Amino acid sequence: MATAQAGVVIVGAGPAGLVLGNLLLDRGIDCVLLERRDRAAVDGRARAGFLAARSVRVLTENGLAAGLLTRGRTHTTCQFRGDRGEFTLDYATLGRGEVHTVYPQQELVRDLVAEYLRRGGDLRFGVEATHVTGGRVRLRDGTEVTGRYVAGCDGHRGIGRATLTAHGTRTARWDHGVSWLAVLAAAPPSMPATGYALHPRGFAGHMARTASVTRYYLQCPRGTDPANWSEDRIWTELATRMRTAEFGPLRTGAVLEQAVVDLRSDVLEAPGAGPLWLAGDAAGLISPSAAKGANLAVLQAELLARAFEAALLRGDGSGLARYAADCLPRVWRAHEFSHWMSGLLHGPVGADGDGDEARYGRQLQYARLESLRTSRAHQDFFAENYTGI
Ligand code: RFL
Repeated sequence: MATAQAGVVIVGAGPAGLVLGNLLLDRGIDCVLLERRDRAAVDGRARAGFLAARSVRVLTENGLAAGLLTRGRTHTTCQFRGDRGEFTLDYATLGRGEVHTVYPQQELVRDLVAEYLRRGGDLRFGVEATHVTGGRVRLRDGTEVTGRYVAGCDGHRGIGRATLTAHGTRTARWDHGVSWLAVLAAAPPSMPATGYALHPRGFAGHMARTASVTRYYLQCPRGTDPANWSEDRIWTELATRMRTAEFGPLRTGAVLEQAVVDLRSDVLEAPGAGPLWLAGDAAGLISPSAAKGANLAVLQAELLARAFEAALLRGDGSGLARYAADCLPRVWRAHEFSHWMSGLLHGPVGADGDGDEARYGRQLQYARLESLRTSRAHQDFFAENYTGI
C-alpha cells in the first residue's frame, strides 16, 4: 500500500540526508525524509566536529549555517608531538590559507532538522526502510513510500548501499588494520586546537570540541573491548602518549562516551543508478584520520541536490549521469590524504608490535613527521589537503 508520493524519498537523517532535504525544499522539490531512530537519538549522536571551509560555504550559501557561525569555533592550528618535541602548524598561513570550523555534528544535525521542519519538510522519525525497489521504499510496518527518486543517505550499513551492491556495484576497500578508542570527555580542551601525538605505544589524538567537551583518541589493537578501558586507564594512557611529563598535564573530566572505531575505508565505484542515488557514508566510508566523512556527506548532498533539481524540474538527467564523475575524484583525493594521515599517525599497515617491521614502520612515521616539521612544501601540501575537500 502506498502511503505517500514524493519527488525524492530520502532515507536517513544524518548530515547527508538533512543537507539534501533542505536543499531540495529550497528548490521547490517535495521530499519525504525517513529516519529509523527517534528524534532524541538523532539529536544526541556525537560524532564529527571538523567542518572544512567548503562545507561551511555550502551551508552558509543555503541558509543552514546560523548555528555554526554563532557557536562554532574557528581552528587555524594543529600541534604534533613526537620523540623530538612538539611543533605547531599554523595552517591558516599555509596552503590556501583555509581554516576549520569546529561544530559538533549533533548540533549541526539539530540545526538541520529544525530548518527542514521550518521549511515545511516531511520528516518521519522512528520509521525504518527495509527494501528499495525502483522508486518504492518499503517500511518496517509493511507500508510503502514512493518517489521519482530515492536518496540513500542511510550510512554505511544502510539499505541504499546494500541494494546497489546486490545489483553488482563494486566497492574498492581498504582496512587500515588499526582501531581507535574514541573517547568523549566532559573536560575542557588541554591544547589550543587539535593535537596529534606519535608514541611507541600508539597514536593519541586530542580534538577540542567545545569549551567544556573534548574528544580524545587512543590507537588500540583490533578487537579491543571498550569496556576494558576504565576512566583511570584512559587518562593514564593519554598522559603517557601525549607526553604530559614533558608538555604539561591534560585537563581531565568524566568520560561521557567511549567506543572502538575500526579504521576502514571504502568507495562504491558507482554511487547510484536508475532511481536510487547515494550520498555520505552510504556511498563510501572514510577512516576518521583526517576528519573528512561529514564533509564528503555535505559535498555529495550538494551535488545530488543539483542533479535532482535538473532531472525533476527540467527533465535533464545529465547531472545524475555525471554524479559519479563529479564527486569521485574529490572523494578519492580525500581518501588519499586520509590514507597519508593514517601512515603518519600509525605507520604502515601491518607494522605494529615490536618486530623488525614495526621498528621500520616507526622510523618511517618519524621521518614523515620530521619532514612535516621542516619542509615548507610539505606543510603547504598538508594544509591544502587538511582543510580542503
Ligand atoms: P549518518 O550520520 O550515519 O546518518 C545516517 C542516518 O541514516 C539512518 N538510517 C536509516 N533510516 C531509515 N531507515 C533505514 N533503514 C536506515 N538505516 C540508517 C541512521 O539512523 C542515521 O541517522 O551518515 P551520513 O549522513 O552519511 O553522515 C556521515 C557522517 O556522520 C560521518 O561521515 C562522520 O561522522 C565521520 N566522522 C567525522 N567526519 C568529519 O567530517 N569530521 C570529523 O571530525 C569526524 N569525526 C567521524 C568522526 C566519525 C566517527 N565515528 C563514529 C566513526 C569521529 C568519529 C568517532
